[in-house]
Amino acid sequence: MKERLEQLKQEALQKVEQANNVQGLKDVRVEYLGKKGPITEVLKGMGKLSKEERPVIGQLANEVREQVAEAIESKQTRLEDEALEKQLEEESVDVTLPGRPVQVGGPHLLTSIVEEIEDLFIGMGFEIKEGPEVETDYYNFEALNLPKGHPARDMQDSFYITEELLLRTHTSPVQARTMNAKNGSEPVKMICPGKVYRRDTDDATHSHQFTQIEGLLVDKHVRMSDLKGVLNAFAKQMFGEERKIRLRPSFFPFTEPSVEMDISCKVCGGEGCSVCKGTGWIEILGAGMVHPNVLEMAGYDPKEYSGFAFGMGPERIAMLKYGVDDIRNFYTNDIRFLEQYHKA
Ligand code: 2U9
Repeated sequence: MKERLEQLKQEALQKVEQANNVQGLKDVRVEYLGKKGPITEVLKGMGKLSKEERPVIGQLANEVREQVAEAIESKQTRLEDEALEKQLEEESVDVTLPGRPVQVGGPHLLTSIVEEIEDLFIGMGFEIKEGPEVETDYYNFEALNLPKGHPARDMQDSFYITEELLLRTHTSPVQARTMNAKNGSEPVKMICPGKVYRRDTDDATHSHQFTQIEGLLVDKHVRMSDLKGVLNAFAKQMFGEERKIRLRPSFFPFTEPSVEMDISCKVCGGEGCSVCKGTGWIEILGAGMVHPNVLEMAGYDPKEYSGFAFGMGPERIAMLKYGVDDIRNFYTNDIRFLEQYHKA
């Protein structure tokens, strides 16, 4: 019996040594110290021993049991320490290492320009209105003094969806809808930013989809000088106090009289250079007094009410402000282009 116990002890201690994980140790514990284990078997066989042998074997069996249990305990602690060490090693963060640069995104250049312009007009008391990009022929053209067959319609080649539905070619229909909703008796003071669509061949200065910001103010006794005042305030805040503006006669079917507004060229200060094609002036937007037909179709009595309107292209303003030479850069989402204008 003694040899048996000694042999079991060596066997168990060897298996403890070989165990390389906690589960393995558990198995050894169950196998040797478990209820059905060989040491337990020996103890169960105590009955067959002589009364001299019983205490000796009993004590030896308990010693073997403790030694195996002790060996399992210390091996388990060692394995757990090694596992923790390894985990700490793997998870240790070398705080001296530089952090991984987190790419922070930002507003698209066009978005920041549109928001900049919106803020300027909000500051002058204009509210922002939005409207459907799929528009009716009535609101996109008729209501803006562009009856069916009007030649000016061709200037705005359109993506028609049905006879009566098209992708809007400007944001003016939103102003027409807003006026219509005011049953000809309330003032209107709004700007409308948004995407517009023209069946154009994309090139460096034209895109089939681009952005517009238009504005409208309708009330009693609104005059051209009010328009000039608002445009002047806008230009100075957007392009700098030192910039001069000038209004040139122009024509739009939905405004009469119509003007185009230029600002003095930033590059040559008005002397004339390649940027301003020697004129010293850069065209920024179009505007005018709302055409009486447009007021009437929206339910306003042109004898009582008058108004002014304007329209600009944010892409053009961004190209001027940031020297962008190709409008398509705004839509191709090339990160190399976009990140140049990324305001942190
Ligand atoms: C209503 C009445 C009048 C909006 C206007 C312009 C002049 C204009 C151009 C700017 C850049 C188009 O994208 S662009 O080429 N727009 O010059 N827009 S007046 O006039 C309106 C609008 C709505 C009810």
